[in-house]
Amino acid sequence: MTSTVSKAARRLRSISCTFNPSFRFSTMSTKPIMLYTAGTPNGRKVSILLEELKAAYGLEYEWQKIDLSKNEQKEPWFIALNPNGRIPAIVDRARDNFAVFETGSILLYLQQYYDKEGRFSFDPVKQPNENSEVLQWMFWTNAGLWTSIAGHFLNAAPENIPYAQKRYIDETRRLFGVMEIRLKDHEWLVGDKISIADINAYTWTAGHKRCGVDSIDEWPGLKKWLDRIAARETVKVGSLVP
Ligand SMILES: N[C@@H](CCC(=O)N[C@@H](CS)C(=O)NCC(=O)O)C(=O)O
Repeated sequence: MTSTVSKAARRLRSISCTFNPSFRFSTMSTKPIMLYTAGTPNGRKVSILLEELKAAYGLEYEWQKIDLSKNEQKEPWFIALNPNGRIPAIVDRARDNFAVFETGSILLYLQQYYDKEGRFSFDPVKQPNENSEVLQWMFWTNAGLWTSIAGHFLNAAPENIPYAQKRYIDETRRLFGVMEIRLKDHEWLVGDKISIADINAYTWTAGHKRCGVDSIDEWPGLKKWLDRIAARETVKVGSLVP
């Protein structure tokens, strides 16, 4: 246990993470991907996929922490990258500093350009059904996996609003039930391997305790899926960013 965590921490320290405003638009680095992020489920979806791509293909990336408490994500230089003013965003230095925002779009972009062997995705021509299922689960997750709303009303709202807490805990439990329908007899959301659909849904599901669902024993397929993903070294390292 200790050795796994320290191995992950050692690998993490090898990634550049110094916050330096003059570095924001730096194109001097040879690492293709620059990730602007914070330690949240949305940010970690991307750092987890980047760690997977690093392990699979040697893709190098750097990350820079955006301090949400100082509203750095609303500063003009960041709005130029992401008009939505939220983390995460990436800049692809290898493609003329092309910027991408929205987690679903970022995962799909990284898959398109950096998952050449389809290790985390399915070929739209040769495996059209699996490819469609990846998109189905990704759209479902990004449009509907609102565990964060339960977390907001439980941990961050300035008022105690029992109606809102119950409504979104109930919804979180319903959504876990939807995942269980698929995961009770499947190892992964799509096909026979971990894909960007799993990575996209994982971080929001892994934080279930903060969202008012202490135990997930009643969804055994979901529980095993979470454990399977959490056990990956890449996921351990990606979950420590920043
Ligand atoms: N739909 C966006 C959501 C991004 C998002 O909500 N990011 C949060 C952190 S998890 C954020 O930046 N919050 C700060 C803010 O709203 O200003 C995505 O999938 O990328």
